[in-house]
Amino acid sequence: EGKFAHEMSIFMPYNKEYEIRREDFELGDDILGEGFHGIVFKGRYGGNTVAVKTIKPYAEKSALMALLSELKIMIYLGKHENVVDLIGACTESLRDARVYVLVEFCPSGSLDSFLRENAERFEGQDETGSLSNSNTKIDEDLNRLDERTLLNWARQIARGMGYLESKRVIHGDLATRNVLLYSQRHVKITDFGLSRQLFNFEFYAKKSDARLPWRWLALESLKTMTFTSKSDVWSYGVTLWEMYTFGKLPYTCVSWNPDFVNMLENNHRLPPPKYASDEIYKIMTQCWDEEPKNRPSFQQLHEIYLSEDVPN
Ligand code: ACK
Repeated sequence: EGKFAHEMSIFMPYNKEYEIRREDFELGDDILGEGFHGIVFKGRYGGNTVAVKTIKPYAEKSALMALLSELKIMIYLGKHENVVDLIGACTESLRDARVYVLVEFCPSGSLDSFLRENAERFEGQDETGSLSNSNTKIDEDLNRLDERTLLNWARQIARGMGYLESKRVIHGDLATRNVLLYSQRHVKITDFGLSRQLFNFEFYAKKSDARLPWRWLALESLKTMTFTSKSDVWSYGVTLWEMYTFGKLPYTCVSWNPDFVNMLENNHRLPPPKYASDEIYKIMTQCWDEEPKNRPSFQQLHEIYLSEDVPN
């Protein structure tokens, strides 16, 4: 069940309505980002700036399969406020292993870079009163604004993931690096398989530890390579932790080793971030419940746990 979406995407239809001719869009020189096999360029299409995903010239065939899988998943998903919009794709050179996937451009980049670049701005507020639980009157509005910003992002990510959950799509790589800022108040989930595909997971895990997002993975994913919406919920908890630490690397001082799984099995978890309220940290720990059934669903996270009037 866990591998459903990514495996089935091979058999999903490609809707030719999405086809864009190569001469109809431009690739800029700007590289927005790159992964192991994939690369994202800034481009122009129909008078708009777009992000164009493609694979590197000598990438493995699996990378092309992953990009096609991502394209089909995006077509299947359709539009949602908190999911990056597919604009179209150019598959005319598929035989030469060239595929371009055009998605909307998110001007403020990914949430992880944003958090790191603005950490001081957030943390600087500690001097006038901590981000949460502050009784200080000075700068209270500013503090509130930023608490609200984090909470607002958390809610929007849960809402986008709730949409995936309702469509039975497993993201498999939820992390702040895969959340884009459409504006500072509007985040969208991205990356449905450019960097890796779930059914080749073991292969990647063995080949290079760097390719395995083990810091974000649920205990059962690390143990048995099973992925469900509930393992995405675990990753959501880690994503929250990244947000409230302003982009710290989870388990900073730990490098990949088999004891990591034992550590999680012995109930070791990420510590409470300095700026997270007890309520928010409690949500994180519920996402990291050893038993997937006991973790909240994204729908619950969005509608109950992070509803307007709960924590702050
Ligand atoms: O923080 P960044 O500059 O923003 O680094 C990442 C990088 O590519 C790897 O994902 C950027 N990126 C990816 N997709 C988009 C997009 N649709 N709009 C803007 N930037 C993007 C991202």
